Amino acid sequence: MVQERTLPTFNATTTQITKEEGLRLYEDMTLGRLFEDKCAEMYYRGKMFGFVHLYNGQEAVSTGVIQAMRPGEDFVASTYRDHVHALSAGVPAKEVMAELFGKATGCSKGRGGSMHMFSAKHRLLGGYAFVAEGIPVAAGAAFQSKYRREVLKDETADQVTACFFGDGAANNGQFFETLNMAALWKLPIIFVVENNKWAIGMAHERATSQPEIYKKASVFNMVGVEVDGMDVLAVHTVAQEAVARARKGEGPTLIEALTYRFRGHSLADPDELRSKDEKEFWFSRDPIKKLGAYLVEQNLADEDELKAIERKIQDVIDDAVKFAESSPEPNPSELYRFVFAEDE
Ligand SMILES: Cc1ncc(C[n+]2csc(CCOP(=O)(O)OP(=O)(O)O)c2C)c(N)n1
Ligand SMILES: [Mg+2]
Repeated sequence: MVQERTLPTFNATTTQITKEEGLRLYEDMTLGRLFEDKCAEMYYRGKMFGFVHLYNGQEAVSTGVIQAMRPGEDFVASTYRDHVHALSAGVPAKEVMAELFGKATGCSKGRGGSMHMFSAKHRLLGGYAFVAEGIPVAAGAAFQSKYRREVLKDETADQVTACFFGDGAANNGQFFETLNMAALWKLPIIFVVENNKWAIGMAHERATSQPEIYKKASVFNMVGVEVDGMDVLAVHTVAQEAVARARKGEGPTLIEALTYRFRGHSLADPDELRSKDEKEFWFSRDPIKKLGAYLVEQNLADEDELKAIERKIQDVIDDAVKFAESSPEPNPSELYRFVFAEDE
């Protein structure tokens, strides 16, 4: 048997979630899951090229954090595992799918592909193929909010930035340098480490001297919390606290969400390194099933309502595929367009 790190417990009875909020979280996670399943199908049918990294299993992290923010106002910085962060941030599924198909109607105008989702309108700062590359960019976004508010006296500049990255990225120098500056300047930012135990084939405990990443916050005088990343209510609760702290000007938070990817590193990975026992331990903690069961148990929803959400989302995704398929390729004569901001 694998020895798993003990997941922090969360007492769901302490949250006062309404039916509407519960269904919103359920719908957002379902969108993430079904979108990625469709992506796998389209990838194997040869509709998209390059590496494609799916997010199955980690949905509670994207949903729990981004739904605690103000989508479209607050900023989100992602990694190469970025489709679901884009969806949670409000980028329409058809624009994400079209981007995956390399079409001109994609959110990055077909120039980015899977690892480079971007949307100025939705304040999605990307999509970064390089590990940890989004971390300092996110700090820049948080810095400009603070600067506009405190120096330029713009009262409306209270935006918070969420920065997502993996356990592997937390061993990169950019993580440490950025945490230092963010804490020093009390930036309105939330660092969200999605600790899924693996960096491609490198097990987290083999790569880091202190596997409990949230503890690294303390040396920067920053609040650090660990959370069960398979429990969206738990993630949502810590995220709400972190967002409130950032918005009040009390500085950053490092959230370590203990989670797991249900598929290989990318769709090109045969996923042979992770043990069956380990996978089973985590598969039984499916975040969508967990929230569904909770909503039914609390009489906030019944099975039929949950099924109706799944059907509605499936239609959204099927429409996204039709949209992507029927969209035009970018025009080669416009290769140099959209390189600079003025080309928006
Ligand atoms: C700077 C850099 N080094 C190495 C790589 C190759 N690489 C791609 S993904 C990855 C693993 C990162 O793991 P983690 O941060 O835990 O994220 P996860 O894939 O688990 O979401 C590595 C080493 C890269 N893309 N960029
Ligand atoms: Mg990882």
